[in-house]
Amino acid sequence: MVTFPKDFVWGAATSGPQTEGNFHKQHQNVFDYWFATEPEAFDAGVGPDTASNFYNDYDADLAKMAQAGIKGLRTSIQWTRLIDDFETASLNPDGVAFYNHVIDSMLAHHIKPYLNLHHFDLPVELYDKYGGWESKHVVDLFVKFAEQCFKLFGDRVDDWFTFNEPKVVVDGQYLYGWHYPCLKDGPKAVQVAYNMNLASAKAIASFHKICPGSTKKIGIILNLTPAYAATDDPADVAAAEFAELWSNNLFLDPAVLGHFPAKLVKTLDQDGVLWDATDEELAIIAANPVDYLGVNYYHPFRVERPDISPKSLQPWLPDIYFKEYAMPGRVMNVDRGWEIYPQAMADIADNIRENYHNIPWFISENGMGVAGEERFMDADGVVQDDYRIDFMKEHLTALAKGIDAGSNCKGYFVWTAIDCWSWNHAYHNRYGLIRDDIHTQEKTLKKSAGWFKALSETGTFEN
Ligand code: BGP
Repeated sequence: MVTFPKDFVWGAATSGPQTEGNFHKQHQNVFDYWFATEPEAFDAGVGPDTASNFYNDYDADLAKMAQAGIKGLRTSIQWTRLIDDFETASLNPDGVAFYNHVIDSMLAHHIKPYLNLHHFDLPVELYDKYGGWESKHVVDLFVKFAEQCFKLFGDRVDDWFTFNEPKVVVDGQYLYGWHYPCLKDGPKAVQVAYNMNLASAKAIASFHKICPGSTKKIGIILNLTPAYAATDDPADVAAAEFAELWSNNLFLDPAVLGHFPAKLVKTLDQDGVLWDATDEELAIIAANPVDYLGVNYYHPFRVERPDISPKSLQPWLPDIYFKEYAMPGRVMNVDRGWEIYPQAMADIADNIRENYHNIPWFISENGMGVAGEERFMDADGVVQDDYRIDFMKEHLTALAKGIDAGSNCKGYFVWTAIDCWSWNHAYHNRYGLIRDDIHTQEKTLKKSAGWFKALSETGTFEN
């Protein structure tokens, strides 16, 4: 029997751009623009236009989530829906009304809102005009947007996050070309990482002014991918150490400790790619740590020494220091191409407890994406997703070990409540406790929803 603390939050995570659909949205974010100009970049040519139709179905969807035992919902406000003019942060009345309705409906269904302000969805206009996150002007525009959210919804919403996975923005949009604008520019990516840290700290400073009080909290959501060295060889160990700095500490340290890791700063400086920062900005970062952390965990990062020499890669990329290692025998989620390694949950818990003041934190995403779930439907049309239940059990068992050792983890938000549109993979992998038939928009609880409900009611499960 695995048991969790009484006040542990059992929730689900999602995001505005992946669920709402673009109904009545005035502006395009980078994904909307990318889909409009290059639909073939998306699985089966499916874009975010309808997504899970949450814009129209939110009340019924939230009722279904409550049936699945979901007691907290982490979703995001779309900058491109709420704001009319990005320079002044003037409001779009339809966007204001929509998010007010959603928050009121969550509360009516006894689902606690956890609102995030940015989930990969930069307005494309701000990329075209300023290069997006490489610009400090965009940092200030984001803070204006954040301030509007705090003023509009801070009366009913206690829990906030500034960013979801800023490292994926750095990697996906600026470094490795996975997401629009598909850049492959190391030095720009370094500046983007710095600017997003700064934007988070500035938004946190505003939050505490606009929403004072001990019940109001704000954090950042980081995808922590613990880096494990392939062997004990010092070259592999050094590679894993740099991967940890670059992949995790780059955001974790400023967010919690108020400063960047000295070793990383030194390396970037020696390589001539260190960000442009002022003393005043660094003081803002130092003075505005997060109240808590959200941690998204899906897979570990196996690392070995790089097989390219630092001099051979010009212009600069962090890949001169490490390389991903395909460990023989690792257990894979084949559909998603990610290793399944539950033990990392306990390792993350220990790391936060030992090195980050045992700050309160949540698992803000964890889940299993599977393709073609129709094959697991029973005669009544219910997806028998025992694999998803097993995945959650294994990860929660490891998390419980970390909590028993004293880690301050406050909740688990499964990714996700209802199958949703997922960036360029669109609907290929389904993660929901609730199935969305994208042709009829019919939403049906899967077997895992019943299991999750029992878990959220009792705080325990048999493993
Ligand atoms: C996280 C994102 C989510 C979601 C999830 C699943 O990185 O925060 O938005 O997409 O991953 O990943 P994917 O949809 O790529 O399978």
